[in-house]
This record gives sequence, C-alpha cells and structure tokens, in this order.
Amino acid sequence: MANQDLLAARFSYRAVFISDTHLGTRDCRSDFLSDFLSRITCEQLYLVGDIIDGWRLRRSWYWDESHNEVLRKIVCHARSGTEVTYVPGNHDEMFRGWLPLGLEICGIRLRGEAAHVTRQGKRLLVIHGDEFDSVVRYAKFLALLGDRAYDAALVANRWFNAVRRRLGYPYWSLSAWLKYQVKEAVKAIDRFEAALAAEARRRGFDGVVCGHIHHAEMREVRDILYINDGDWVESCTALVEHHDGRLELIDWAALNRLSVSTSLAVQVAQAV
Ligand SMILES: [Mn+2]
Repeated sequence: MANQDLLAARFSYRAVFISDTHLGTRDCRSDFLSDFLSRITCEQLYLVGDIIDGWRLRRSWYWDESHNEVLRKIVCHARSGTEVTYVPGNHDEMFRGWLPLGLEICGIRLRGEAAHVTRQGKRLLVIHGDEFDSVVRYAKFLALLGDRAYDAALVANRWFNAVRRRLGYPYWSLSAWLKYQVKEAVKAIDRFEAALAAEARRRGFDGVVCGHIHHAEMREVRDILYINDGDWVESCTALVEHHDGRLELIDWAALNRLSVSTSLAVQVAQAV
C-alpha cells in the first residue's frame, strides 16, 4: 500500500475483538477508537468486556460526544450486517443481570461468553477474564512501570531515605520493593494466562480470547492459544482475524503514528 493511502485506508477483516475501552472515563482513548471503528469492516465484532465503565459512571460521570460517537459506530456496524457480540466484563457487570434474557439491543447480542471459530477451524472461547481474578491477585500498574518510572523511583528512594535517616528510621529500599512488586505482577500475569488457557483446555477449545488485564498478548500456553486483545486506555490494541484466518494483534496508535510520519515523509519527499 502506498504510504499516502495509509491514513485514509480502510481495513477489512473477518473478525475483530476489542475490550477494555472503559467508555465513561476520561482515560478512554475514544479518539483512536472512533477512528479505528470507522476505518474497519468485519463480519464479526466481539466486544470483550469493560466497554462501558459502570463503576466509574456511578462515582463521576464523564461522557462527551466522542463517547457517543463510539457507540454510534458500533451500532452502525451492527446495522450494516456485522454480527456484534457484547460479552460484559466486571466494569460493565450491570449488563450481566440481563444475560438470561438473551437480549439483543440495536442488533448487538449480549452474551455471557462466546465461541468463535476461525476460518481455519480453530475454536476460541471468548470471555472477559475477571472470573479468574481470585486465582490471580493482580497488581497491574506495577507491571507497567517502565524504565523511566523505575529511574524516578530510585531518585524518590534517595530522598525518602534521607528523610527516614533524619527521623532516625533504618534504611528501607523503595526500589527493591518496587522491583519485587513488578516481579510479582509479572508472575500474576503468568498465572492469569495459565488459568485462562487451562479453562479453554478443560472445555475443549483450541484457544481463548480475553481482556481484563490490559496487556495485549498472543502466545501458546502449552497446546492452547492464549490471546489477550489488550485495551483502549493505556494502549490502543485489537485482535483481528484476517479473511484467510490469520490472527494478528494490531496496535492502532502505533500504526497511525507510523502512517502520519510516513505520509509526512512522502509529502516532504514530493515537495523537494
Ligand atoms: Mn475487567
């Protein structure tokens, strides 16, 4: 595809999975999400939980036009023939009470879980994943501490201990504690992945698609395909199934940074 076409390109997939959009919070990247939804077409769209954040809506309402726009685009997909399945998560558990009714709202089917069969015949269990929290004990934000945050922690640690010394307390290593927490969080992610894969195996699926921990990933856990479609809060990721059955995790923000920079490069190249 020519670079200048990337920005306006439309993408056609067999299936698209997104989760953890947390509409109703300021953190939702509704700008990227809205752009994504208007530039894709697909036969099946799975909303894998935590789409509308009911927990936060109860405390502080944040809803602007871009959040409406996202919902409108989802309904548009349903109207134009896409099979849309909404599997509620823990932040939109208010919908879980409606599940026994087998509801369909504006063409969007509400289901407790779904089974997706890929073009190549792989059977995937589609669930949000919070059901496995009890076995996981998750400290997500610490897993996401990057190098810079770690450096900042080291500086904070110096000051922290200078104050402790003046107050007569013994040295306590914040950075060692953080390192320990990160290690624990990484272990928790491993346990989450193993628990989800085990559930898929137990129920005779070839793989599982989930969300919940805001950590996009696609890997084999022994013989089971574990896929997490990530989120639209910290990153902007989706799982797509191409028409030939190939599964791919895409990072919409990175893709767009790339297309913006390449199209700028093309414009500059054409100008000189
Ligand atoms: Mn969740």
